[in-house]
Amino acid sequence: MDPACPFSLQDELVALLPPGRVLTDTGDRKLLAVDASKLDGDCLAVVRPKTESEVISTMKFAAARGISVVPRGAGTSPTGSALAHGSQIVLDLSAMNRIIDLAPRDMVAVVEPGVMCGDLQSAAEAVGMFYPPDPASAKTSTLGGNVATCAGGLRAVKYGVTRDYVLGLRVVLADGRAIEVGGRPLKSVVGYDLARLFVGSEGTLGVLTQITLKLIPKPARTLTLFATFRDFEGGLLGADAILGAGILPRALEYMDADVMKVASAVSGVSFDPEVRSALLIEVDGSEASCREDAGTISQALATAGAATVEQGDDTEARDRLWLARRSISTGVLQVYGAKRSEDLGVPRGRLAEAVAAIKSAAQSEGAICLAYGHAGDANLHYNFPFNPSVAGAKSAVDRAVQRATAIALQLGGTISGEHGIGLKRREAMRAQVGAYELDLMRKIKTVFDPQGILNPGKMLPE
Ligand code: 2HG
Ligand code: ZN
Repeated sequence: MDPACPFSLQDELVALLPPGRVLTDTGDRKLLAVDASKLDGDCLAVVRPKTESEVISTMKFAAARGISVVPRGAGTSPTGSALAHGSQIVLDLSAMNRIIDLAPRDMVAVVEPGVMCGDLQSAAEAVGMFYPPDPASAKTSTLGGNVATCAGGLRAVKYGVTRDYVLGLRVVLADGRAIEVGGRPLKSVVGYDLARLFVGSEGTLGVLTQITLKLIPKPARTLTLFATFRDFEGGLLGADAILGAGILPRALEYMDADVMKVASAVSGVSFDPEVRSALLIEVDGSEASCREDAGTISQALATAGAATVEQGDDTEARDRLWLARRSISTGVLQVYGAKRSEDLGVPRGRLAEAVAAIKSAAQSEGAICLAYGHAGDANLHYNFPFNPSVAGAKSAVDRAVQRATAIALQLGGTISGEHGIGLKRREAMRAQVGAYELDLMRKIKTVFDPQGILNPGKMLPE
């Protein structure tokens, strides 16, 4: 036990739960109080429950004492939504990681919140089914975290985001009461859609203990294409051309030249240095439809001025390309040391305009802007790397981010397409959501959590 923490509360928690469920060592407390936001954190204790009834006991304990609780999955949030401080309990749901039911005939999976997204994807595919949401972090992020942030990812352009697959939830509320919302039917219209109210609520309304997700039949075939362009706009116009040709790929991912350098450095895949942007495209369906779509895409890209278009029939080369794509987020940090990372969205037709304006604003502030990601749904990642030991570098990046956010909003966009608000974007939220609408959100929070003990200080601005 750590002498800096109130012994009695830690002791009481330890006594309340089965052995091994409460972690109070300084190392565990510090490690599990932080997330990918890189902000500092700490907590009173970490509770790692194995059952819903342990979650209930923890919430009743916290509610009776007015202690706040921060639920967490794998801590991959870049926004600080899972960050805790010294007087809070971290509720680490990673040990509730059973796939409870996989039912192809019902087209559902019932899971505990700590199941890794990638594990459900594989389990579903093993029985001929498909779980489409595919955050780049699928192998390292939990389904509970995906639901809490409404994760989007690589296949959202065709299949939608996590919200579109949540059918039902069991949730423990702030006072320790367990509720069940939604259910197993694929369609249901019975009152307010409370299940989806929890989706994207970042642990501020309740603790997810069981999730029922929709599955669909697994497409018979997928086919990957990789196209390169001689300028940074080429890839963006190429994405427009593919959609304009009537094809909705299941992934349509953009990378600019600086991003390709990062991808190359961290994955070993080499790219032609003359290339200024690229598109990684995946279609799915039957063998015949994939071939036909690939033909249409190649033609549309040639007309749009692509320098090269390759079909990834070599499985190993294709997998390496996808691995390179998934490693960009952490790769930027490895290569540059520090970054601010924004996931701005704009109306689909304004994407090329947005990227040009954001890159030029960054340049005029003396910052670098790396752009990559989900061109299909116009939700790119704008990473602004900097060297923290260079004077003024961080403030140049802060100014560039502010201007980038303003540009997205001016174009009718959003400050977050998929990562959410957390701690880092609470103030920026005021620029997008009206005062009355924010107040409605606060009222909802109060209905579910009148004491304000669930992940307080997150998502909603003061
Ligand atoms: C991705 O699509 C992730 O790679 C992470 O959403 C993006 O770190 C980022 O900015
Ligand atoms: Zn993403």
